[in-house]
Amino acid sequence: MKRIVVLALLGTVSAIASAADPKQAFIDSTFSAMDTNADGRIDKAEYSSFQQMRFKNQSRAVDAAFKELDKDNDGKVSKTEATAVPEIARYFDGLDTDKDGFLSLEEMQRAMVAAQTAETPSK
Ligand SMILES: [Ca+2]
Ligand SMILES: [Ca+2]
Repeated sequence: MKRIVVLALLGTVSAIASAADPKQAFIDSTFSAMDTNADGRIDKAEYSSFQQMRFKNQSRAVDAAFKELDKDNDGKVSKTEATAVPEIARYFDGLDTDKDGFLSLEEMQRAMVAAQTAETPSK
């Protein structure tokens, strides 16, 4: 169960590398999730609250993944702790942005936001 949360997080992180290719089913379900008054249009308020909710949910998923990895509860994830999830271990150096050899919750949260905003379309 918790492993699924971690893998979901990693899906987000690795989305940086393998951007787009969105599938129609995902598009449809995302659209109806955003279109809260079901009028077939998404206004700015609906879009905004959807994205806020998305960030909040993912932030919570990162929290849960972090607590799961931080076995000794010292508030940071060491490389040894990260080996519990090979996928995290693989991304460890990239996630450790201040290069102190540990992942802080902030570093993991930042990676989540970076993964999300990396897909922001530019004109
Ligand atoms: Ca720790
Ligand atoms: Ca660090």
